[in-house]
Amino acid sequence: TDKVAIVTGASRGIGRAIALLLAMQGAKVVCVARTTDDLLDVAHKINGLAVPADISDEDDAQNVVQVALRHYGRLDIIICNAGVGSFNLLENMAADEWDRIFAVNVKGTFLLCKAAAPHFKLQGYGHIIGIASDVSKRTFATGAAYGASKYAQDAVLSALRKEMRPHGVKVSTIYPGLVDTYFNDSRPGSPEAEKTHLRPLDIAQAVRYVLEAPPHVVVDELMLHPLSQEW
Ligand code: NJP
Repeated sequence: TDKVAIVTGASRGIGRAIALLLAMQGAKVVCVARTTDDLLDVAHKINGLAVPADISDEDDAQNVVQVALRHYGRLDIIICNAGVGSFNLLENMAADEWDRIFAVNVKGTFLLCKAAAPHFKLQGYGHIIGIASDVSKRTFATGAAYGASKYAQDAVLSALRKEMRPHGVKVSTIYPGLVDTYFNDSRPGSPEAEKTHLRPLDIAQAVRYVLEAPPHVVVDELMLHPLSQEW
């Protein structure tokens, strides 16, 4: 395809796997994250475009969309994947940690969608894919802040789905269980995680499935877990 996709959080973990798979399928990928070195590495590998940005900043989010349009002359897909999490008993959760999690997971998703929506509406097509979480639909101890942010992100995408549908624009939400990434300061690749976690490529393949739906079909929601995960 000659499709152009923006992937946030493309420097590591799930976003990186999505960027690599989309590029392998012929898409032109605009790679977004804050850390320039990691980002350049991915963009170089796939002959894509690296746009360093903090997705929780409105000017940055607008700029990402503008740069994609200027550089490639079109925009087909945005993947709202960038996200952060940390886990603590509610009474021990610092208020600014709460704010940081919401800034990236909720506001970041909102801001990139806001930047792309007018363009998608005008052209009458486009696909917005959000990487949410299985904890968008359940709660657990120490997960108040992260879980609340993922419920909220899910609500943003669900409301947007209803706004965009009449304009021919698809909004899909993917809800992964445990994935072996750098999330919450983890180190991927341990033999233990191989047994208990999904791999980033599993999520990238879910993205591919969602994108390959025929024009008259939208995959609204897709949840996937490692078989070993009780949830
Ligand atoms: O995490 P990680 P994942 N602006 O840490 C970037 C969800 N999820 O791949 O900015 C722009 O390996 C960051 O780059 P940098 C999760 O909630 C995960 O696991 O340089 N980019 C990096 O590229 C999240 O929504 C699991 O620090 C920002 C990337 O985001 C998504 O999956 C389970 C940014 C994070 O890579 C990807 O997370 C689940 C900002 N402000 C849902 N802040 C799981 N791993 O188990 C961060 O249910 N990034």
